[in-house]
Amino acid sequence: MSVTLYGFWRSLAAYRVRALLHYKEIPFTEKIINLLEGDQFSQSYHELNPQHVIPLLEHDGHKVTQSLAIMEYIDQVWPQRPILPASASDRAYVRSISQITIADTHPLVVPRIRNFLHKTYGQDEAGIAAWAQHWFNEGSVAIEQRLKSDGLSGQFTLGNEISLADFALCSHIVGARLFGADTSLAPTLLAIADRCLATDAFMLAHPMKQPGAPVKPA
Ligand SMILES: N[C@@H](CCC(=O)N[C@@H](CS)C(=O)NCC(=O)O)C(=O)O
Repeated sequence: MSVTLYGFWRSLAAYRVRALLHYKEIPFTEKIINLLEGDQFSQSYHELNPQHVIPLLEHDGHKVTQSLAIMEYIDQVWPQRPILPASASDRAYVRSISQITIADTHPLVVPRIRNFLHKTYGQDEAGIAAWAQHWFNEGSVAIEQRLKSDGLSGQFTLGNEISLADFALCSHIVGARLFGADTSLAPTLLAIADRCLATDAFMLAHPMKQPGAPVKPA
């Protein structure tokens, strides 16, 4: 059964999913939905995902959207190298810390929000960059506090094994860097993300290594 990821180099949500596909060594093809050119609004993509966002995973006649749901789908269909821990409390922990970026930070910096700020409130490039940096910094501080107060992290977010949370948190740091946010606010988080980025899966999937990415970050 073939696996198709609808993604784009710059998409942090697609990055989480792409890194997981590489981590589990699942063969897949990626179809590019160029968010800068508005491909997400095309009729053909509308028929796939009327929310007009990526990523979307096609597999075995199923179309799965939302990066968290896609990652859990992948983990259940391909159980090698599981990313969800066994105990209910550990599962709640990795899901909860993942949501700080997936649900609370990342949605504030996606293209439709930045475009809205520009079109409706006349924000210029600098104003939009400052907006994005603000929300990345808030997210970084919140995650750092959780990592410190929960006391469950080790080499990675939960102990010394890569889990669902590492795909989420690494995408947060990659995004923070792309947008020029202050990653020094979160040294524990940064160290975890850099350990992820030193592995083949996270490296291969990195936004700047995808077709269409500029030689230097925009
Ligand atoms: N919560 C969604 C986020 C989906 C999302 O907003 N994706 C962005 C790219 S990272 C997108 O397609 N944006 C299109 C737009 O804002 O117009 C997920 O985690 O999959």
